[in-house]
Amino acid sequence: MKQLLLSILIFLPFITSAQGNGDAYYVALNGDDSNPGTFEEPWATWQKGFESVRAGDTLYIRGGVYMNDLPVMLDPDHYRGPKGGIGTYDHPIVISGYPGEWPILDCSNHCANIPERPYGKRYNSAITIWNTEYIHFKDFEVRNVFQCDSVVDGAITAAYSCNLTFERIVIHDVGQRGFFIQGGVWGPYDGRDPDVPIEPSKWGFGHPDTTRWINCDVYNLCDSLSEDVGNAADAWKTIHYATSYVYWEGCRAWNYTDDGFDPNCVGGVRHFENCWAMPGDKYKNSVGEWEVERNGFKVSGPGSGYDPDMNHLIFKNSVAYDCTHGLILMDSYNTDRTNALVYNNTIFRCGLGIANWEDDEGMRPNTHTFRNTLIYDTWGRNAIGNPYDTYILSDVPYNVSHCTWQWSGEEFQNREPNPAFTVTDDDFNSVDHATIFAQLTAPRKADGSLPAVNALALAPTSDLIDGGTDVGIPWFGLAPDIGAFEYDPDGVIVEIPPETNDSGISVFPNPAGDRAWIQTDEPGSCHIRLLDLQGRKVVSRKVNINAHSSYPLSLGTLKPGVYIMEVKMGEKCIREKLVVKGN
Ligand SMILES: [Ca+2]
Ligand SMILES: [Ca+2]
Ligand SMILES: [Ca+2]
Ligand SMILES: [Ca+2]
Repeated sequence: MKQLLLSILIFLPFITSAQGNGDAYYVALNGDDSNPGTFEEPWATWQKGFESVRAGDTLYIRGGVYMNDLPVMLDPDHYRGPKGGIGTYDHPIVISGYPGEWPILDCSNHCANIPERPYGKRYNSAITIWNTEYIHFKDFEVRNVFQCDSVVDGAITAAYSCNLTFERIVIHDVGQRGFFIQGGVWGPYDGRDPDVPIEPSKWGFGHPDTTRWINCDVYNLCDSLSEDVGNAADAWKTIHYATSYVYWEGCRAWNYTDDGFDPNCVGGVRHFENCWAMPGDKYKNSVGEWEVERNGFKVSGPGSGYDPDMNHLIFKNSVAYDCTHGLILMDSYNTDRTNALVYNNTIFRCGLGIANWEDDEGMRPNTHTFRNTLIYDTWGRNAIGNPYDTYILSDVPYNVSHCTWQWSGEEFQNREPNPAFTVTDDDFNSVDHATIFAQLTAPRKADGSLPAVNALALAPTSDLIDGGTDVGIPWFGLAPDIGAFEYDPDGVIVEIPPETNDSGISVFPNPAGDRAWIQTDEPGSCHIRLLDLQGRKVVSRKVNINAHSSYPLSLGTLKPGVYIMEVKMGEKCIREKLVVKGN
């Protein structure tokens, strides 16, 4: 239980913003829509719950499988009458699985119930969200959302909406897209006067539409009724606007025919942290033509929303495995560039590691930055059969260092290995396909974070360990490693040791800003460790401290949050929670 409480604290910023201060309502399998929606007398359908809650309310859905007949609609501006409400930053609407239970929305029956239209197509989704904002969806599963005809929609689809959060949502077995989300702040979606400037979201990214996915999984997708079979089944398809900040953290896509993550935009920022894409073998070769793009991350240029000073793509600690293209930067012109920051990623066994084509003629500005990124075992082989050929296909010069490849100086010839490293199978704990895929798609940890991966991680003898450069991401050892999985010489600590408090050692202040001070009553050597709440070591160092003087421990590069601070001096040990507030 203690472990669980600690885990929940990791999501403190999100949970804080998700507390509605309003009423709690309930949907349960034994409910009735004529009930008042209380815990004792819950509603029966997701539709009744979705359309009944208002700003500040929380709708809890009790565990079990809900066989649904029609898409659940959330649309406060619906022309046949409002369905649901609009949240605010201070009073969001929270729609969540009941804590400790797991509700599943099963849409197998939809196509039997969605009416034929004389000239129209039949759009199918599990949940359709229109004309609303500040809704926080949490802890539920959606499955069996198939095409009813050749139309492609999303299992969860949104338009004219913004500031949506999806946390620990699982979508699987879908005949179309998983998430299909279009930002909405370009228009008067909320009766908003279009002449009134749009306020930035208080979530801190400085953009009025901040759409977020935290720890979501989407898998098993193929649009088998499309005219171009399989060519639209993206786990994520998003379309956002210049004012948008679109954020993914800890999300996974696997077993799909088109793209894992396919964000289009007109300006704005697409930001990936710890996301994994692996198209898998499920639709490969079963019916040959169904295997279509199978890309990992396919990121459009920002189009008319281009800002030369903005990184339109931030791509960190992410994995593309066994994709046709690991990462595609779809820049078209000098004025349509992703200006990508690409840090600490592993792109493994893809047809092409990174693709960056442009239509413009001549030399272009050098606006992408690649650091600490590993591309290995691409399908292309060089003349002597080395499997590390074709790292990146690009016709522009770019800013690259501390990666497994280097800029060759020739257009379309950016496939030169970095002589600083020799990358072979021996650099990894395992390169076995089945092992890697099983680990990448394994169940998540109890707190919803990604499972531990050993196979793609660096072997202890790899020269890629400590081969990187500091880009502000926490690292172990002497320097950052190359790739998404930082090697920890002391191994991952699975069990967080209990708190203890010997006199004679103190840590202050707590909460701490960009540094904490460690003070001891006696002089001597101290071993200082800082763990995150998943038991991963963030800091480990031995220092000598004089009696009654203080050692400053820099915390400036850490994410704000709760950590475990441990200071050992001989037999004495202090171990306590340390809150890091950031700068
Ligand atoms: Ca496609
Ligand atoms: Ca696509
Ligand atoms: Ca090596
Ligand atoms: Ca390192």
